[in-house]
Amino acid sequence: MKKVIMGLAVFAFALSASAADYVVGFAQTGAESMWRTANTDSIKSEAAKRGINLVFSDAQQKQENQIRAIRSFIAQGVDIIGFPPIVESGWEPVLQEAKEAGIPVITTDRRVNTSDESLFLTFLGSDFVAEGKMAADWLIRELGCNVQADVFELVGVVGAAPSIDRKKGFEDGIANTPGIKIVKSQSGDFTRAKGKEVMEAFIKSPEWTNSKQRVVYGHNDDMVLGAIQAMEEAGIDPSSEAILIGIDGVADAFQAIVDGKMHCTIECNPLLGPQFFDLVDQVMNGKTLPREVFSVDGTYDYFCAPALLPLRKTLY
Ligand code: GYE
Repeated sequence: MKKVIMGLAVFAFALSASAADYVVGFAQTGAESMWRTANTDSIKSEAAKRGINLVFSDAQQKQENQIRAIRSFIAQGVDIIGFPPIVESGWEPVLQEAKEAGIPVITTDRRVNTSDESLFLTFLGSDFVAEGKMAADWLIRELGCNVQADVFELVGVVGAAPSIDRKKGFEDGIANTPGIKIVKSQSGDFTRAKGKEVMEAFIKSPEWTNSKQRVVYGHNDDMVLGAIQAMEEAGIDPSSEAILIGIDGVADAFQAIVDGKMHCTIECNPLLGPQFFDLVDQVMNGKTLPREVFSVDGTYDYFCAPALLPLRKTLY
């Protein structure tokens, strides 16, 4: 095992570290969505491809489990830790413990909110505010001159970076279009089952019944796919009775768009394995990392989803 301190190579042998020499601890959030499963596959398969010794743990969507996993990585003396913080806050104590043990940390996909920037090396992932804004921009284009709409928002895990930022980006995007209003907003925990449950309540509300133009905006595709199930079970036709927008760009969302049940998805690339282990390699070889590394996302709707579906199925 080799030790480096926060981006600086402190021992000469660290300069020539090769993948087989170090141990990487990865504390995953859970298996809550198709996005997450693809993300886990990407991390595991890239580690295997490079011959990296990966210690992997699944926190089942609970921050205390993720903290416990990180503590166990520290106790095992791994060389570097990667993790997508389930929620933004509450990480200082455990990150301080990692720092004191000289173990560098890379946050992937979700950010931590801390004023002490020395507690992690870099962030690798998407710009969630931009994704929320892309969803709003698409909606405004879709509505054309008919800019009156009631938005039913399916929020992700409360306190998680993608929930906070995708809400903010969407709200910023509709700020100059007063006819578009968020009339309901509730957490569906990023899961299909909870998205369905929340949607069941939305469609019983007077806001839904009285609306002339309904929009379902989900902070991820799985919740929107759950919402589609709820609508269909209630005899509501998703293709004509609402505009449905998700985020992630998973294959099931592409399929729902092709089937006319969903209208748009904003991409969020989960295949972070190659970039993550490139960064790990750089740290282990004493290179200084940029503070953040963004992946680039696209927008897919009913114009492009049919042509791209076969390829998407091979990706995630
Ligand atoms: O959008 C969602 C998942 O953090 C970007 O987490 C990720 C989000 C993703 O469960 O599907």
